[in-house]
Amino acid sequence: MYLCTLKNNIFFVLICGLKKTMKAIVLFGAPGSGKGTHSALIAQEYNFLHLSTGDILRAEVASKSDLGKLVDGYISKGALVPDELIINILAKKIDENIDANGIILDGFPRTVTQAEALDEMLERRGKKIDVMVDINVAEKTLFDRLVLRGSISGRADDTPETIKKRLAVYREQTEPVKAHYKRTNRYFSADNNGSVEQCFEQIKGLI
Ligand code: B4P
Repeated sequence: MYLCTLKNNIFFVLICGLKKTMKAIVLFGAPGSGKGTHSALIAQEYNFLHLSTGDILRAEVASKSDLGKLVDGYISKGALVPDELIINILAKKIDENIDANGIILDGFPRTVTQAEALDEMLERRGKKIDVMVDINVAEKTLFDRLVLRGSISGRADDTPETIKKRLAVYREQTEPVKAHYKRTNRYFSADNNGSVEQCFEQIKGLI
């Protein structure tokens, strides 16, 4: 009887320990830097869950819900959606996938407020962000890649005017998020000016 209880307790402690080892990665970078491209590759290589706030918001817009109409008003102008809105959406997604092997956050956090909210949200759930990977690409290349993507996909926010606005919003509101991760020794950078394969090799080395 005693041995059985002891075994159950050890099993419980092991399971809790394993759950705590879930990897959580932030993929960071300017619009068009390749966050979506590399998140998909990491998800496939390591069997991690890929949560893209851009994809989640676009699905909401496509559903034509009231929330979608509200979101569309921001995205189509190249602005960020309000922090409170996206933080609540992300918390719900994390709760739905709390037992995942690993999570890649693609496009979140995009403001310092979101970064602080994310740390608090994960801490309450006994988790943390292990690493931020900052994907670097020259501004001119970013612009060209997004214009090209727009011409293929027809994405409403990939027009030259909106791209310029998104890059400006990135410099003003999103770039300061790097300091939050540098301060806590979780910041790493990767270069995506060359091929996707070259950049992915760097990212695998970091993970
Ligand atoms: P996102 O969907 O996150 O879009 P993104 O930043 O434009 O793209 P990403 O960096 O993923 O680039 P990709 O891999 O596709 O956001 C869209 C909008 O949603 C935001 O503007 C905002 O309004 C809203 N939003 C999202 N998250 C939010 C948040 N947390 N808070 C508030 N608002 C939020 O790559 C781009 C192109 O480059 C692709 O065509 C790809 O094929 C190509 N490419 C990538 N790497 C390459 C390489 N090495 N060589 C050649 N081409 C390459």
